[in-house]
Amino acid sequence: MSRRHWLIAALTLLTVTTLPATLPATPATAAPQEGPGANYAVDDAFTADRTQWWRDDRFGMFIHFGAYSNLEGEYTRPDGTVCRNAEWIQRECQIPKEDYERIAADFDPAGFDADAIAQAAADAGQKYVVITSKHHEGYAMWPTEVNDWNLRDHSSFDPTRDILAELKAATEKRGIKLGFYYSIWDWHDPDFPDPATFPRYEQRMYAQLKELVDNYDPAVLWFDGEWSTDRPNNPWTDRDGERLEAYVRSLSPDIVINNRVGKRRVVDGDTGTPEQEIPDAPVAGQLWESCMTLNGSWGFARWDTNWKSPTELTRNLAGIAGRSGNYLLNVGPDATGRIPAESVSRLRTMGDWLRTNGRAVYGAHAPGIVAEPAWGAVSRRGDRLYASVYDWPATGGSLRLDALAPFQVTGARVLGSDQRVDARRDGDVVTITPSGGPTSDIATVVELTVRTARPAGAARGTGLSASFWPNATFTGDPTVTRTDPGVNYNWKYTGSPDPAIPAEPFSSVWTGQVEAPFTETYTFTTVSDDTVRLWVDGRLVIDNTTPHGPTVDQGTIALRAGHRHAIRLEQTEQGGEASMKLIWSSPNIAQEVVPAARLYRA
Ligand code: FHN
Repeated sequence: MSRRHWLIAALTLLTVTTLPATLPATPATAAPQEGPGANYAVDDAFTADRTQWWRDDRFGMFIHFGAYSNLEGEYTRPDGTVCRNAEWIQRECQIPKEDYERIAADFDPAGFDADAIAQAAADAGQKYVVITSKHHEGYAMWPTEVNDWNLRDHSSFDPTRDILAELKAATEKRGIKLGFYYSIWDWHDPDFPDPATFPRYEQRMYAQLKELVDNYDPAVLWFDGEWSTDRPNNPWTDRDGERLEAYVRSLSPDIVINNRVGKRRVVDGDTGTPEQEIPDAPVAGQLWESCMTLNGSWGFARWDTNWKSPTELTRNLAGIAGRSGNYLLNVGPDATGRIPAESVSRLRTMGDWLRTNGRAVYGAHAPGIVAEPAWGAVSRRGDRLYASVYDWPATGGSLRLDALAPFQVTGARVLGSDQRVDARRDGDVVTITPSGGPTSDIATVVELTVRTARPAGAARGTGLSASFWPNATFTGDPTVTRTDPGVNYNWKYTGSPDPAIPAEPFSSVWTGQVEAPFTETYTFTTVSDDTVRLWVDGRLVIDNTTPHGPTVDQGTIALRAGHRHAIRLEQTEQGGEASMKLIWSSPNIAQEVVPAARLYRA
């Protein structure tokens, strides 16, 4: 090993064991609020300006790049046998720490070209990028001051370069937002595994996150490595996540945070994170983003040639948008820092399709007013439906859509084609009859212009009457009564509805009327902890009084346009975490916290 590396090794040993006391302590006032009265639901992520870009952009690039990339998926053991993995190679191939540090010391991704990567994302139609700043190996991909286990201080890479800064500039130049993946689970930090020393690791993690926010202003923090596991032990808890989420929001109020900041639950962060899978319907209770690989590996693996087809990838995207989700599609740069050509070509084909059919994805969401067909996907944006047809009908054939609400079809066209297309509604069936062929083997998009019912009612509500008791049984006079502009609470462990109400126990009642904009069936969704009951017009729509952790419950009821329907919601907190969100959706209403304008006091 070179003199520089021995020096680094000595410094690393010294630094890791005797960290300077000047590191920022875990901020005592990390949370925007602490204790009774605190509410960690900073806004309604379904409708907030803060998340608008994320909900519009729909398609992002994931980048898995770390010291593991230097092995390119293969490790030859001292006995000559070859072990294969990707970003888990250190653990799964049981590479001794000293050997792994030697491998990292040889890492020289001189070919990392941020402009080329950002251009690949732009050509693909990917509107945001999330790159691993630190994966489970603990190796920081930026010049952190917290330790020397990083790309500047422990590699053969040019120490004057900062690839995250380069990527920030390259993405910004192209109007692409940049976010960071950050693994909580850390295989390298000696303080990580033991709960007794974990706070020292946590302090370093907070310091690194502050560096990332201060130096690069990320639009997303994509946490990972939150699950309970061993080798090494992972002591992360939901309470740790509560503090971490509050800390990150105190650093950057506009940032979008995924649910792995806590324990990957509906009350953690802003976005759910299905991985290598696509939910079969819109997800209730939280925004969501499917993350997926282009082959079978996150980190680069030269042996993994199991590449997905552009057709499959693009149809995934169309289907995800039609279920109001995002698609975070991964590339793994090799040891030189270059993205594999197989990745770039697939992404470019997706971008070609999006350049003609992007309206079906960007700013689009679940249609609500039609059922998802077997022949493709349907998304909606305002008064337009976008039918992405995978199986184009034979000449003279037609396509059927099943309507779920009243609307007329007032226009139809095929994106990228001037062919005439006939679309008409007869009862609850919409029939689409094209006159020409498909524009793409991947999917041909038919844009329907629809006229739906106009929303009725005054929409002059101010919220519901709310009462809160410092017991879990609604006993005695309520300590607090007020008007709540909506029911959007994530009290977690330390919060409560009001400073006068303890974090536990307490009970809550909201009463009044809910005004329906449309005559149709409404789905009410609650996110609650510990118990919930919801009545509308005196009917028990949701009833979950078995004490529970953060839970999504749903119930449906038909409401009349412009009519104000009686509503009553009860919640109790008996111990641990607490939350209560009242969300609705309908064929004409995308999922949202029921807005104040549609809520009237008792
Ligand atoms: O263990 C990681 C894995 O390496 C990869 O980063 C994925 C991507 O979301 N997340 C974890 C597995 O869930």
